[in-house]
Amino acid sequence: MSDTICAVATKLGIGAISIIRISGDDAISKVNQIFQGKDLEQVESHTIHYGYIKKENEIIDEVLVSIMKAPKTFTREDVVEINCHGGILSTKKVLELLLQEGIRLASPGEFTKRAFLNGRIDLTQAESIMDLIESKNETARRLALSSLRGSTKKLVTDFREKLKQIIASIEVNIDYPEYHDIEEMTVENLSKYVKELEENLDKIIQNSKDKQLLKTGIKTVIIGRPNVGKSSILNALLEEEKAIVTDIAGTTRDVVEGEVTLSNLTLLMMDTAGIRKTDDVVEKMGVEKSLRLMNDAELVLAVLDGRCKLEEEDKELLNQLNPQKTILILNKQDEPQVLKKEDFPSFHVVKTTTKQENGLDELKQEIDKMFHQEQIDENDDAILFNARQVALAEQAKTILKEVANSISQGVELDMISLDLQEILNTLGMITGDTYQDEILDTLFANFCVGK
Ligand SMILES: Nc1nc2c(ncn2[C@@H]2O[C@H](COP(=O)(O)OP(=O)(O)OP(=O)(O)O)[C@@H](O)[C@H]2O)c(=O)[nH]1
Ligand SMILES: [Mg+2]
Repeated sequence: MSDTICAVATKLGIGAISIIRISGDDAISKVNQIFQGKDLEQVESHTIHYGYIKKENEIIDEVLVSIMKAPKTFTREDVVEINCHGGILSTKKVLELLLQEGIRLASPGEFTKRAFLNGRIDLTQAESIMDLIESKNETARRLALSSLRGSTKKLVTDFREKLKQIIASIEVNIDYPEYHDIEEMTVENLSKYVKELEENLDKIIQNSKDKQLLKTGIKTVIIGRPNVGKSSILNALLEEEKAIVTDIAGTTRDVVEGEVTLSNLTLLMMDTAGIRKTDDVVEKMGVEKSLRLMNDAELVLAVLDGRCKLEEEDKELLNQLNPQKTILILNKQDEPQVLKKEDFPSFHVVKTTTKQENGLDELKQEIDKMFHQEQIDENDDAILFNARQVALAEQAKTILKEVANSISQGVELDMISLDLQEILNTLGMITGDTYQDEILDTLFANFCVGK
């Protein structure tokens, strides 16, 4: 038995159609009370019906009503969807009528929460729904869809199955030590299995972190000596005059941020104060901040003025850069050049003229190549999808390390089995096989209403 809930599933505003979703035991009978048309309690499941929503004798809206009977619905309960005319007033009036019928307004994510509690989807699939809605680029969308279709669930379930088998073997060894036809859990065997699990989990975590970067956005820092054109590059990528550009060295003093969406990736851009030795207190703080951000960045765009030979500041900066995560930009190509691509054999190098917006496509392609290459294999899209899932996996990894230690120290099998059980539970929280109510509440509170 579940109470019946309703919410507007589409964005409330001016639009062609608004959809109001209702789920629960009384969904069909209550909507039937305010519907003029066929008797909705008599119609087949998964059918759509034309008619009117009415309050006593007043027609409120002309609608299409979809009837979906449990269990083949999103929530596994009876679900009704009313397609009414878009526009805030009509939608609100229909919603008010439903509330007057005694249907409760759903809290954020409550439909999805019911889908989870009724066993239609697991927690990873529930989370991926929001990610699909919010995906900012093609990679994010693809990964969310893969997770929604169950790839994350399978990844975790398969791992837990392996773990369960090991626990079962230990239990059998403890309970029936006299049996000869079962594999003996020697220290060697157990160490080998635990090591395999550790490697497997490590790979999952690493792959997930790499791909999550593509999903959430890559922290990208533009760095270089003053006046080389850093802010001009930011503005060109953002296609707006976000940062102030002047020919005065030291124009940017604090970080200017912006988000750039390439087809496959999102860059969380930060333009920084030009690096130089300075006595100006404010500028000095800016420079220190630039260097901190550079170390923390996942992608560094290091800008040089192609017209000038390297200055001391450039050289110092080049020494601090990690070529693996850096693209070197030789800017101001519209004027005679001193620096050549060949001067920097260990770096990815791109030439730009921000004044004429030249070289920006090459820059975007280079970034795409740098991050997109290894993850072209779409079969490998099974990842832990968000920080919550990775944190739980990390927690499991820590216990697994302790288990490996315990084994080498000759700790009793039943103690080891308990620790392995704890790992099983921790990983079960990713899929929701084991969960706590408060965690569910927090998780679904981040959803939109109507989802
Ligand atoms: N010729 C030429 N000038 C450019 C180009 N890009 C930028 N500039 C000029 O270089 C000067 C400095 O540009 P900014 O973008 O402010 O440089 P910055 O690196 O952000 O400088 P700071 O904020 O002081 O560190 C401005 O006068 C720009 O117009 C280019 O491609 N060619
Ligand atoms: Mg600047």
